[in-house]
Amino acid sequence: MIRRYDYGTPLLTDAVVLSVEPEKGNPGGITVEDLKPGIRFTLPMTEETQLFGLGQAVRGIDKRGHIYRSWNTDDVLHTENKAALYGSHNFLLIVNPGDTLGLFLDDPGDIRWDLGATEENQIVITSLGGDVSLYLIQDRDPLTVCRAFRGLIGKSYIPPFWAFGYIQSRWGYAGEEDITKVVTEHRQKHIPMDGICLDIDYMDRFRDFTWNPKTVPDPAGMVKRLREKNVHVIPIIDAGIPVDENDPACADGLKNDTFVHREDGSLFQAAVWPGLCYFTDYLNTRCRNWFGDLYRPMLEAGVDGFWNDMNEPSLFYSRDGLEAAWKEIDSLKDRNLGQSEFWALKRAVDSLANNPEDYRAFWHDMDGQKVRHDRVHNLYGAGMTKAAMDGMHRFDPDRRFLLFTRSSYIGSHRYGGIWTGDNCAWWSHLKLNLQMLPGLSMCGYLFSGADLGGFNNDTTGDLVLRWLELGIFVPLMRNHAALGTREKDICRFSRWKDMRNIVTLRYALLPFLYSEFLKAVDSGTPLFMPLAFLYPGDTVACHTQDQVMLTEQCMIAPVYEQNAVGRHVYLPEDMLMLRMRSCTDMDACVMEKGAHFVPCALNEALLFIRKGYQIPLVMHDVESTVDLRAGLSFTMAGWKDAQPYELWEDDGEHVSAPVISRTLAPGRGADNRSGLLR
Ligand code: MIG
Repeated sequence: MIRRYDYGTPLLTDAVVLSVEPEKGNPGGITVEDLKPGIRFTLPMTEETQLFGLGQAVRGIDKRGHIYRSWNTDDVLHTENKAALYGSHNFLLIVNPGDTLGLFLDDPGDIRWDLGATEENQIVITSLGGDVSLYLIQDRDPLTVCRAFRGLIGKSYIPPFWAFGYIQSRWGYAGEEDITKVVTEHRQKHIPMDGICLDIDYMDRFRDFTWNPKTVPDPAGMVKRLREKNVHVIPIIDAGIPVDENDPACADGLKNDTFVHREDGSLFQAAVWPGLCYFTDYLNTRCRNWFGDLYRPMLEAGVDGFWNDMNEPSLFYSRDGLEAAWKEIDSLKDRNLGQSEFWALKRAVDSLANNPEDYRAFWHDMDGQKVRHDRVHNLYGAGMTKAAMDGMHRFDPDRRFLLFTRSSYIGSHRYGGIWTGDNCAWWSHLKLNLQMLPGLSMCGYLFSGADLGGFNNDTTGDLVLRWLELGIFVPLMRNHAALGTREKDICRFSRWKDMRNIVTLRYALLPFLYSEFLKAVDSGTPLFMPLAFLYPGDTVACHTQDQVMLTEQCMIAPVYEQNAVGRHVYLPEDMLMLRMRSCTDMDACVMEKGAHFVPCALNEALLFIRKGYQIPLVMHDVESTVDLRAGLSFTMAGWKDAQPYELWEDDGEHVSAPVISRTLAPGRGADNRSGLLR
C-alpha cells in the first residue's frame, strides 16, 4: 500500500511510474511544519531504529547519525563530513522490529536529512523549496517495502551483456594508439576485458561529439578494429556545449533555441572543459530530443556505449561570476592585503566553481512551465541521461546500449546506470564502495560501480588487487584513474598475474550475476542488501557495516584494509565459503554460524553461500563475454543437497529479447570442512 501526500506545487519529475492519488491531510506519526518557504517532516526514532537507503551517500550502510543533503554536487573529495555527492536518491527506509516505513520525497530541489545527528532519536527532513510529493510505504519487513518502492519507480535499466565484462578506463588515453596498446597488452597477458573508455582527451578541444583528428583520424575504423578484438569503445560526453558558432552543436543549438536562459532572456554561460559553454535544457522534451540526436553520428560510427559527465551541472565559473570576481580582485589590487583582504581575495577565486548563485541564475522551460534551476537542480543529470538513452533508441529502438552517468535522480535508473564519481585511491573508499551498494540497489541503481583502484592519487598494487576482489561482484566493473596519476591498468603492476586471476573470477561469476541482475530488475528485490533484511532478529547481523548480501543466496565480505592477512567475518548462520584464486582454482568449506577471523591472502577473493543454495560458475578461461555466450558448461558450487538453480538468460543485445529460464540441477556440493569443488 503506497500513500502519497502533496505539499506546495510538486513538479513532474518522471521519478514514479504508478499513479497514486494524493491523500488529504497529513500522514499519522509524522509532524509536518510549513516553513514558508519550505516544509519539514519530523519522525521519532527509538534506539533500535535503523535507517537504510539514500543511494549515493557517504558513511555506513546504516545512515543514522549524519546530516545528508540532496543537492547534486561535483565534489572531488568524498570524505565522511560531506553531505552531498553527485546523485540525489531521496528514498529512506526506516526499519523498526516488525515495522518498516519507506519514505520517498519526490522533490528535485535542496533537501536536508538530519538523521539523528542533531537530536539522537529524531529524523528531521527539510525540503527548502517545499514542493514535495511524499510517498509512504509501510509493511512488516524491509524487503516488501523495497519491492513496492521499486514497483513505484519502475524497472531498472538493463545494459547489454558485454557491459558486465571488465572495463578499462583512464583520463589521458589520447586515442586509438593509446587504447590499442592497452587492449593488446591485456589480450597478450590473457586478462579478459570487454570495453575501454575514452575520456575527454579523444575530443577535439574537449568539444562534445567531435573526435581529435590527430589521435582518432578514423573513428569508425577504430571502433571496428577494436570490436574485432571483442572490445567496445565507450566515449565520454559532457553536459556543456562550447560557446562558438563554428562548433556545429553550438550553431545548431542556437538555431533551435535549446539552451537554458537567464531571467532577462539572455543565454546562460559558464565554463567547463571547452571554455565557456551553453547548457541544454534537458528538462524540456524538445531540447532533450535535440541533444539525444547529437549522439547519432557516433552511433553510426559503431559506438554502442557512452558515459555522461559533468551533468550536475558542474561549473568551473560562470561569466557573471568571473566578472564579479575580477572586480573584487581589482578593488583589492592596490590595497595592503591584511587578514580580511587576503581572505576576500582567496574567496573571490575559490567560490567561482559550482556557486549557488549561478544555480539561481538560469531557468528551465519544463514543457511550458518556467522553473528556476535551483528548484529542480537534482533533475539535470537525469534529464541528460534520458536524452542520451532516448536518442540511442531513436537510432535503434531494439538495441541495448551501455550508458552510465555521473549525476542522477531517481527515475533516471530506468535509462542508464551510474558510476559514483571521483573517489580516491584510499582504503576507506574501497570500504565506502562496499557500503554504498545496498543503498544504490534500493533506489533502483542496479547497474552502478565505483572507480576501481581509486580515481584520485597514485594507487598501489595491493589496493587495486583488493578492490578487484570486490569489483568482481559489482555490475559495473571499471578500472578508472585521473589524469596525472600513476598508470594503473593491470599490466602495470608486478602482481598482474594475481590481478588477472581475480578478473577471471568475474567471468566465472558473470552468468550468475547477470541472471541475478535480470531477476532483481524483474522482482524489485535489491541486488545488494544489508544483512538486516534477511536476519532481522540477529542484532549483530543487523548492525554489521562491512558485509553485504548479494541476493538472498550469498554474502560478500571483502578485505578492505592494507596489510591485512584476512578479516573478521560474522556469519548469521552456517555458510559455505568459497575461497577463489582464479576461475579454475577455488575451494569450498562449510563454516559455522558465529564470528570468525577468516584468513584471506592478497590473491584470494571470498564468497559466502547460504544454506540450501548452489550457484553456477564458469570454470573456464575466457577472453571476453563473447566466449561466455558459446555455451560453456557450468560447475555448481555450494551446499550438498541444494535446491536447483534457476538461470535467467537472454540474448544480451536486444530490448525485446525474451528471458529464458533454465533449471540447473545441483551438483555434488560440499558437505565437509574443506571439500574441493570438483
Ligand atoms: O573535472 O573527464 O568524474 O571520471 O575522468 C573532471 C575528466 C572531469 C570527472 C569525472 C572523471 C573524468 C574527469 N571528469
